[in-house]
Amino acid sequence: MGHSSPTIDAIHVRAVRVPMSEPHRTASGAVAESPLVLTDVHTDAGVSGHSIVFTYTPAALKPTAELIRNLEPLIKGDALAPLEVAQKLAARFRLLGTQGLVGMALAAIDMALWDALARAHRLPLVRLLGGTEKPLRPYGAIGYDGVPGSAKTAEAWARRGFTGIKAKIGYPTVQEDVAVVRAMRQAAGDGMAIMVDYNQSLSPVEALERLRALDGEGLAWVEEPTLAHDYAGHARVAGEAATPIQCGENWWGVLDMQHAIDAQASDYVMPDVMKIGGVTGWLKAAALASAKGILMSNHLWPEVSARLLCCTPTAHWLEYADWWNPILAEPLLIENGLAVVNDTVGSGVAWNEDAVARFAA
Ligand code: SMN
Ligand code: MG
Repeated sequence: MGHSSPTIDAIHVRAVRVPMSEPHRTASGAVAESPLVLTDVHTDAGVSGHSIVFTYTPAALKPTAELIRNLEPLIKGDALAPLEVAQKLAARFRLLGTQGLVGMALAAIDMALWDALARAHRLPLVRLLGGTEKPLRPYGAIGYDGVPGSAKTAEAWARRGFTGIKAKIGYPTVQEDVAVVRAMRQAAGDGMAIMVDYNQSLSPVEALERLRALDGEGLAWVEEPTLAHDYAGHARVAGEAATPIQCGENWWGVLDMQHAIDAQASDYVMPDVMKIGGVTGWLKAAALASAKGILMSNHLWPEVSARLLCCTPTAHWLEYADWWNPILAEPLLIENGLAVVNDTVGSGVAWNEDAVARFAA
């Protein structure tokens, strides 16, 4: 391809509601289905890029899809240059702000543009970014399912060869939290890394009390014990707890991450590729984590995040979820308990069009 870059021609947006085999319960509410907005950015070179944004609730699905559609006139005719487009759109939305649905819409465009750019160069995203594909350690998700349910799912992940699991906790008493952790340890064996996730459900004082009881359980991390943007609250917990604190899925853009690091709010980081600002936001976050020597994991989006973790100097764990596999042409491959990143061109996102039609919102 010569120096003349392809240009952005059109944005095609579809909303789907992918059913889940069972709701994923957390201490802060359940996710009973996956409302997703699927974006295709078409270029004048006949190359298209694809992305997924997750709206958590069907209430946000149509507004997010409409917002992404409304971005087309702002970027139609622009060069296929994700960094430039990200700068332009951030400046355009300075007054409104790029948190919330706006941030999600900008990330949808950014992820699709990077996918298109990789495809235009006939490269896997990992190679476009200068990395190489490498296997990653995935951890499996366990919902707020009580002792029997959590133990059963823990055993299922162990049978699949996983070496990490993460359970949603924040039960009415800390005794129940500890009972779930011990039941999972019993079911999955001593070699299994066990993380827990409070999904912001505790006050800092409650979190300190609960961490005192959990600190002896050998947990790999305790995630979002208190409100995601209460950096001082998280810092107080992280400063006193023996167990590493994990945070990041709710940081809107890399400035939130900078503020959290400045406050020493967590020991590890796990940006969400949508909320952190797409691939462009992830690259900034990876540079920040690397400069500070902080281990960095992902939140959901296993296909794109696996490629990005291959280009992340302080890559830690891969959060694995198969919730969106039905609408994907090539879900991330898990083999012998490892996430195998192949050299498919692009970011790993392409549609199973029959399923997209079946689950159209
Ligand atoms: C989570 C919560 C809600 C939906 C998806 C995932 C969770 C996680 O916080 O870390 O996976
Ligand atoms: Mg979480």
